[in-house]
Amino acid sequence: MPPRRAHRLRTAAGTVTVLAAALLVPTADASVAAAPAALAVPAPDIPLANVKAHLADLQAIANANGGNRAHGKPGYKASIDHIKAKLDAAGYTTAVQQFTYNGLTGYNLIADWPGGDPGQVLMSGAHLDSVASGAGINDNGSGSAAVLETALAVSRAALQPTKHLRFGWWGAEELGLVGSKHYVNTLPTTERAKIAGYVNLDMVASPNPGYFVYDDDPALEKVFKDYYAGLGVPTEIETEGDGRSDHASFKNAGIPVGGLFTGASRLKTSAQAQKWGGTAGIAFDRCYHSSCDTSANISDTALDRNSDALAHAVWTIGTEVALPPGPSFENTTDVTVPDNTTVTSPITVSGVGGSAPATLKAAVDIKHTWRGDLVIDLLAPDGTAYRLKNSSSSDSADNVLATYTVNASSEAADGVWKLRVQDVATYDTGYIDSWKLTF
Ligand code: DTR
Ligand code: CA
Ligand code: ZN
Ligand code: ZN
Repeated sequence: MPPRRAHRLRTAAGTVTVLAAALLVPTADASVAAAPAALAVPAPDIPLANVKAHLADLQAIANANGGNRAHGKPGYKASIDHIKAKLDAAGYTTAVQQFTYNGLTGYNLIADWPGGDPGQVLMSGAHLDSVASGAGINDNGSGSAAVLETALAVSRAALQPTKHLRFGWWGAEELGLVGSKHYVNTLPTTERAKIAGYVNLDMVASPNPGYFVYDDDPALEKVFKDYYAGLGVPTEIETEGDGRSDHASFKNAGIPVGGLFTGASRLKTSAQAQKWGGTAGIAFDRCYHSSCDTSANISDTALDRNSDALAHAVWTIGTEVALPPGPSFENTTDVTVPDNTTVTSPITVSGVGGSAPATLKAAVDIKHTWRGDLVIDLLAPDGTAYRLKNSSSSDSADNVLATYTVNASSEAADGVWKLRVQDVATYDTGYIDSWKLTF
């Protein structure tokens, strides 16, 4: 499959509500532009009562249909119809996609919120089917209800996102990610390439909850970890997830994925009970795939937190306004790098003020045979060194043409920054051609 166009999701560097637009006065060796800032609209609170009401509806559907909402059973189709009706009433463009598995008809529900960049789709989803043994309220009514209420919150807000928002509810996940695989595999390649990211919620309200974040796409992982950090709730990386839920269908197609999980049949450790509360030595969800996975099998706190976390991700990524890069300063004077020698090249930064950003970009252009000889550091005005590149006895390629991102938020922006280049191996020399700092 040809490499996908980089579709990395970029997130707001902190939710900034004011656009810093001071135009800086150009200096001799600098090109400047409006001060940079990334904008994102803060998400609303997702009412727990609304999410729980959806769970009560799904429980009622199971009760009225043989006690489950499994693939091929009437309870599943009733679940699809119930959610579709709410989304149609909320102004979504919905579609029910059929597929056949084990000789039974399955259904996916896709809901598109009108507007946003059709070339940048942020999708959130959850599997709606249960196992045959029960109502599947945590697995996965919880994820389905959280995604539904987030979609309804988008409608209530009449949100006008910059990305196009799409939501999905998958069939037959319990039989092997069947519905989501069908969706991804039947999506035209051109449409698949437009999906900038997929967020998966599968089991997000386990009664003895852990707070796990998928560690697939860094941007999506960061959004969720930042959200939980703001709550003061520690998170762990989801380690048993690879291939275990619908995000795998998207990841296998090269789409950036992320998601949340509160645990299944694994036992909560003492250390986890220390950080999260709950009970060590018993499963995160003792009713996993059992008939007791009912409305009583829910942690309200976990359901509330994960519903709000999803909304935070949808609003943060879905409404981000990418602004032009910030002020930049460049030094194009060649500086020779002799063998086994250390040299520096200065850039004087002025007029920026305040602290340097957490995403300070250092673009470096060094002509040098066998670049593995080189160690490269960025020196802040106070002398603090930030390692950009280590030496390598195996990297025989020539030249360094790279942009490094440095968290320089503890440094004053204005002052003399230096690029320090050390040639640490005999033979091969070169020169600094140019380098640039963008704030
Ligand atoms: N396979 C899911 C439950 C599950 C187990 N491990 C993970 C990790 C991440 C998400 C989900 C899961 C199911 O039974 O639906
Ligand atoms: Ca909430
Ligand atoms: Zn399951
Ligand atoms: Zn599940």
